[in-house]
Amino acid sequence: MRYAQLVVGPAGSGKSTYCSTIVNHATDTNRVIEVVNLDPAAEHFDYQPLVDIRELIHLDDAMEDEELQFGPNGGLVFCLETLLENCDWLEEQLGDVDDDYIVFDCPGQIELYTHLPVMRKLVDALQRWNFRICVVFMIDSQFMIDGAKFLSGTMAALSVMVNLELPHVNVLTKMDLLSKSARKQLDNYLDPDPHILLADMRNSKSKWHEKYAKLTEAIGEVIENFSLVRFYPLNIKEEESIDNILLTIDNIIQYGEDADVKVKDFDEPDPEDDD
Ligand SMILES: Nc1nc2c(ncn2[C@@H]2O[C@H](COP(=O)(O)OP(=O)(O)OP(=O)(O)O)[C@@H](O)[C@H]2O)c(=O)[nH]1
Ligand SMILES: [Mg+2]
Repeated sequence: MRYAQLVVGPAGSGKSTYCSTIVNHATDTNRVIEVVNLDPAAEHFDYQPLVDIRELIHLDDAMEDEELQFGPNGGLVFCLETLLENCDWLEEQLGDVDDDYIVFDCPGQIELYTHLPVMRKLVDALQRWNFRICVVFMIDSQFMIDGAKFLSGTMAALSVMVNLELPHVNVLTKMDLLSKSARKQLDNYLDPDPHILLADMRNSKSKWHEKYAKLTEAIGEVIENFSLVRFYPLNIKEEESIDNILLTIDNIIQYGEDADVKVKDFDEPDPEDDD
């Protein structure tokens, strides 16, 4: 089995920073985690990628081509479709290493994850190559500190879950930037309690809420009844916080379980030894 995290989320939410944080954390704890850059427009990141989509196609190739003449957004989709058409290239670059662990740093265009088919097709390819995958959806905690924003972030997370149909973890990034009062406000939502959320929306007295109170309420109930969405806070300045996220994801993709079983077998006393 091979293991993968698909790191997705809106522009600037902290995906690339998360990838380098995870790689450094792994190195410190004697693990090997590799990063694959899938962002054809990336200009800078703090890790050495195992594979870099820009070696196959760069966003500029799509935008500067006389015939294609793509803008930045269409160009990005075109680059990922090109990657899909060249799946053999990706497969070869990834190699065939049993038990490897790779985080995929994806572009910050939310449509790729909420409704376009290209990422889902990429996931199919990774699964064919034996990867067990967890989607890690990054969202900036600063955009989650009031009821309306939280609800909208939750809906975005849900769209990604529905479109990619994979085990899924939502991570609230940049926790180190929150003020104490914002952190307190956010704590109310971390295990989303629709009642707190609804009270908050009611207090906001927004025109939207007056008109659509029932809709908000219904969404809140769906979230609660199905335990659909949960958010994990990440403070990259605290080792424990990074460790918690990694452990959660490792459990989801069952990383290390085979190894555990082997150790247990080995340690098990042989009853015949007693004779
Ligand atoms: N303080 C703080 N800054 C962060 C954190 N994560 C990201 N940033 C900053 O936020 C900005 C965007 O971070 P990136 O990691 O490039 O975000 P991204 O999601 O990869 O962005 P795109 O690939 O452009 O969509 C950079 O200036 C980062 O330094 C964090 O946890 N704490
Ligand atoms: Mg990035």
